[in-house]
This record gives sequence, structure tokens and C-alpha cells, in this order.
Amino acid sequence: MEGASSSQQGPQSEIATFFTLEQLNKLKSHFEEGGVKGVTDLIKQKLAELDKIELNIAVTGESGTGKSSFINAMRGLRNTDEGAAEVGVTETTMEPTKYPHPSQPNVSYWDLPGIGSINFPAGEYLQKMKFERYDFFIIISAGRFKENEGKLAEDIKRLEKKFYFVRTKIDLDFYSMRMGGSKINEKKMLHDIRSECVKNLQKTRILTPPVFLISSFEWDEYDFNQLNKTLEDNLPYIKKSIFVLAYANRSVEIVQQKSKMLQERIWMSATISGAVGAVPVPGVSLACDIGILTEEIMYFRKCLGLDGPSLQKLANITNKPVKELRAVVNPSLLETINEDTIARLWWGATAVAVSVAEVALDFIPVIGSIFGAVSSFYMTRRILTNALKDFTESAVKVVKVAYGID
Ligand SMILES: Nc1nc2c(ncn2[C@@H]2O[C@H](COP(=O)(O)OP(=O)(O)O)[C@@H](O)[C@H]2O)c(=O)[nH]1
Ligand SMILES: [Mg+2]
Repeated sequence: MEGASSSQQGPQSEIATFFTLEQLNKLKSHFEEGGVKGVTDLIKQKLAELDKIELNIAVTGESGTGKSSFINAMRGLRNTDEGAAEVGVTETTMEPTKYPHPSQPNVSYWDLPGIGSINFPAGEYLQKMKFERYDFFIIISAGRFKENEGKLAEDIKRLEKKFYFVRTKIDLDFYSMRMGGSKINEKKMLHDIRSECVKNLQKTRILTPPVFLISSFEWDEYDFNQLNKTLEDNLPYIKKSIFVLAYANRSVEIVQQKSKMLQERIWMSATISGAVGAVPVPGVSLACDIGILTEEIMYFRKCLGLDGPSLQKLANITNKPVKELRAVVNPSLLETINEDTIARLWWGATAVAVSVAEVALDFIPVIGSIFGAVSSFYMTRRILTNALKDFTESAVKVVKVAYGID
């Protein structure tokens, strides 16, 4: 796939962590020279950097093709939800409009006016849209892709950005076919639509256009998951992490994927915990930075969709009373997170097996052995790991109830 693979920033060249190999080596040498202090500063820097990382996704296509609906779907919103982009309106602005993700505001979708609706030459379109702002482009059509859309992709490629073609409203194709009395061979129909899209685009210099067939109303059908997976796989690791954490809880796999991403932050929080603001937590024999703990735990809750607004959104999407979803969550996880919660849930008490993923990161044993078993590093990691486990378990139950999975 051309759009996807050209000028790849190479997630493979980075090991699967927030740090590059080079940065990990730097951490090691800093530790050897400056001890814990040197390492702590580097990690604080990295956490601050992670907070600032942005992902900006451009969505372009003519009015009526389903851009607004797509932008809503990608943000886990139905068209009628609060914060949703307005649907079914003719665009009046020639400026890109920004739509931040409701719970991951660093992830934004930008609604760009279609290239056909604009009065200046195609070559200027991307300049006018401030192309450098975007991590990649999604080119939308509800029918055949046209020559100017293929040309646009050529320009995007020339500017060393990635692009993906999304053909929306596939559900309508099936509906019409059914209404017309034809017997449906789903596979063949998708194959035919795809071939036609590809054939039209191949009239330009894009020889292997990445085309995805979707319905913005059916997030589990057609190529919706494949599109997300492809976008994810083509992002550098740090951006991938916020893209993944922004997923709506559509499946058990997604919950587990998010949980794994969150797991990777734990050792960083643990390393900086204990330096300042350490207070004894009831039921935990060691002082921990309660500020770091509660902040991180609340972040887990939000990312795993167990905060109030996220649960409500999932209830809306799946037509389930929110009460039914809340009923399968450990009630303490829904309350205010503080020292009492941590003590009550025994997060500090049970031993935690260090995950294979953590051991694989060869920096961890270094840090682990320095701080030793009786340190706030160890204790913070233990509490956060246990907390994450409980939130993940509850989130899995919620998804199963919401989507009726056994
Ligand atoms: N059936 C179906 N309708 C869609 C889909 N996407 C958008 N629509 C409808 O198409 C119309 C235009 O959608 P909108 O998102 O406003 O398109 P925009 O003008 O490109 O932003 C609205 O009536 C939507 O409800 C889809 O995937 N399936
Ligand atoms: Mg619109």
C-alpha cells in the first residue's frame, strides 16, 4: 500500500517503548554517572513530552460524502452525541475545522473542504490547508473516487505525508442491493466496490491505493477495524499510543490493547514517585507519591472508559441502560480515587509478577535492582499494576455486557 508505506517513519526501528534505543542508552549512562537523580529528570522530561504529543488527522472530501459522520465515528461519537460534528449541513467555511477527541484532546480530526469545492488550483490546496500540520490524510468519497482525488494523493505523497482512501456508506450499497431484490454475496460485492475504487485511482500515478470500505454507523463491520489497525501500524510508537488510547471500547481486544499501553507508563511513574510529596498510604507500609498515584489511576480509568461520560457514551452507542454497565464494575473504581481507595482495594498489598514485557525492556532490571524491593519505586509499581489490572477486568466486563459478548 503506497500511502501507508511511503516514507515510513519506521515503528520497527524503534523498540516497542516510549524511548528510542538511543534514549535508553542515555538513561543508563545518566544513571551510572548521576544515580537516580539523573534518571528521574530524563523520565520527567519524557512524561512531559508524552503529555504534549499531538496527533492531527486531516479528513478531506466533498460535502455530503460523510466526513462529519466519519469524524464522529472515529471519535467514538454518534452523530447526536454532545460534541459531535454537525451532520447533513452544507459546508460554508473554506478553512479546516478542528474536532478534538472528547477524552484524548491531543488527538484531533480536521475537517477539510473538498478539493472540488475550492476555487484555487489543486497545487495550492495542500498549502492552503496547512498540510504540514497533519500526521496523515484521509480522502473520503461516498461513490467513485475521481481523478482530482487521485491527484491530491500524488501531491500528498510528494510532500512525504501518508494518505488513505475511505469509501463511506457501504451499508447503503447493501441496502439498495437488498431492496432491488438481488441475492447478496457480501464478499463479492465488497470485492467489486473495492476493485472499482482502486481502478479509478490507478488512472493516476498511485499504483496501489490503500482503500477502506466503511459505514460510519457500523463500527464493527466492513473495513472499519482494518482501517484503524493500518493507521495505528503506520504511526511512530509515541503517536500510536495516543491513537490507541483514544479508541472507543468496541471489543475486548481493544480494552486489552489499551491496558498494555498503559502498563508501559507504570515504571516511569514509579521511578519519579517518592522523590517529592511522599506520604504514607494507609495499609501500605511505604511512603508513595499520592499525587502521582491518584493522577495515574484516574488516567487509567478515563482511558479504559470507566469514567462517567465514557460509560454514558458506550450506553448510548449500544442502547443499554448505563445502570447495566455500571453494575458490572467494581463500585470502588467508580468513586473518587484517594488513599482510602488504594487501601480498600488492597492494591498495595498483593504481590505482582513482573510482566515479560517489562523484563524484556532491559532497562527495567537495572532500575528495579537499584531501588530494591522495599522502595517507593517498587510500591508505586505494585499499586499501579494492581489498579490497572482491576480497571482492565471491569472494562472487559463492561464491553461484554454492552455488546452482548459471552
Ligand atoms: N447510511 C449511511 N449514511 C451516512 C454515512 N455517513 C454519512 N451518512 C449520511 O450522509 C449524510 C451526509 O453526512 P455528513 O457526515 O454530514 O457528510 P459531510 O457533508 O461530508 O460532512 C448524512 O445524512 C449522514 O447521515 C454512512 O456511513 N452510512
Ligand atoms: Mg460536514
